[in-house]
Amino acid sequence: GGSFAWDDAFLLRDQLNEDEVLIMETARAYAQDKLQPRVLEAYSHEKTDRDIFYEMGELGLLGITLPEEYGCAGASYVSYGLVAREIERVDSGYRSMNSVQSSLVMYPIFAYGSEEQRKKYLPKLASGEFVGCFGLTEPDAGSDPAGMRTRAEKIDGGYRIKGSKMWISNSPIADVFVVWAKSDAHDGAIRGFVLEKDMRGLSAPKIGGKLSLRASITGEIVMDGVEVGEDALLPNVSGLKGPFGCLNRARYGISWGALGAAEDCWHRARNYGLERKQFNKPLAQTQLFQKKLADMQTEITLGLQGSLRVGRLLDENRAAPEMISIVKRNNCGKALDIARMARDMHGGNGIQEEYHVMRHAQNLETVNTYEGTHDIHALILGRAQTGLQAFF
Ligand code: TGC
Ligand code: FAD
Repeated sequence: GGSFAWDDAFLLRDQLNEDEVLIMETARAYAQDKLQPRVLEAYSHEKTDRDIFYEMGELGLLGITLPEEYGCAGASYVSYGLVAREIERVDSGYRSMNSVQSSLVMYPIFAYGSEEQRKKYLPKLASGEFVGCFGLTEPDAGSDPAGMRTRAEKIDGGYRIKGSKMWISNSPIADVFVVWAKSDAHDGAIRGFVLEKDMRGLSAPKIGGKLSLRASITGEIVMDGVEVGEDALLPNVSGLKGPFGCLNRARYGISWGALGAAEDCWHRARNYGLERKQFNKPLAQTQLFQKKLADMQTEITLGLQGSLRVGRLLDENRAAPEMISIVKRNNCGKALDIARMARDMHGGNGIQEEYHVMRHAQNLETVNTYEGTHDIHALILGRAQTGLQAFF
């Protein structure tokens, strides 16, 4: 018989190799020592700390799966997931900053870029000297990115890009913009372009008034006839599979990250229930409270095991996008339920910032929506098992 660790029920740690444990511990120490103390201030004042990119870069946490020749760690996708989990244990916005830089900016430059583009951008993105953003969503094209309006027109020696992107993580502080546009020169196919801050006609105003993900800055990208050279085009991909190749990786990371936030809520609810007494006994000694804790433990344990499996398959190059839809959808939806439940279990204190659970719940509203909403992933999975698409 084995022994039971309430907070690691299926002995996840035993399934990791030495490098993965080391990376997990590095990320955990950084997140708890350096991010946790700043999060309340950042969240309440909607302040994104640019230094976080340098700090993550210093520890090798940006673009962690990419090869060492570009200044990266060459680590496994399981390691990437573990990092997401540790960072999101503190705040989904901090994990967002890392996911966008790693999966949505560095990955496409690595996978679809020329050697010159890789050399120019990857080392600086890895160190945090550059901040990147990824522009796919538009005001009128969210779940249906094929409906984008942004256009790249062929001009002498390059392209002129017109259009606007909406809800773009990091854009107001970005140096490097990976944007997707329909290109006239390529029969209207969706192509990726790498733009740089300070290009004429490019601006990235901040979107204010967010009640979720407030520690991560979000903005628009306005491209008012931005002229770029041929060298701005990502040469090695065409069509929606370009942005989706990036999204697969980011969605996978989010499946781990959301559970990190859920674990924080679960542990806080357990601690609260052990300390808080009503009717002369700890709340944790009531059947209802214990059932809620058991549900949280079960969903988190199963969800982590699912993400680990998909991570191993990604590392073997055997992960299908539908597998990623299963863990992204399930883990984000369950994490949101868990955070709301933990908020309830804290009673009135649950709405207070110092108990953290309501901030997680607010953040997870975004996490359940971005990178394909909960329902969009259901439709992806419905299509995969019936052969019938129900999007339109
Ligand atoms: P569909 O006909 O399904 O596919 C068009 C082409 O794309 C290919 N493809 C994929 N390739 C690789 N991986 C995937 N996951 C892929 N999904 C599709 C497909 O094979 C096809 O290729 P080809 O060569 O045959 O043309 O396209 P559709 O227009 O019917 O798509 C529908 C749908 C709903 C699946 C899709 O559009 C979707 O997933 N919508 C959700 C949009 C989304 O996720 N947006 C995310 C924006 S970025 C973001 O949110 C960042 S937040 C990050 C943070 O801050 O952490
Ligand atoms: P819509 O697509 O309008 O969806 C609205 C509702 O309708 C949802 O419930 C959806 O599930 C449902 N729906 C849509 N289509 C169907 C259908 N066919 N059948 C049934 N129901 C349907 N995007 C980027 O490109 N880069 C970023 O860095 C980025 N960061 C983000 C950061 C934040 C804080 C947020 C909130 C969003 C971010 N996004 C980013 C955008 C995000 O990916 C989109 O918000 C998301 O894909 C949903 O698109 P939408 O908001 O246009 O909603």
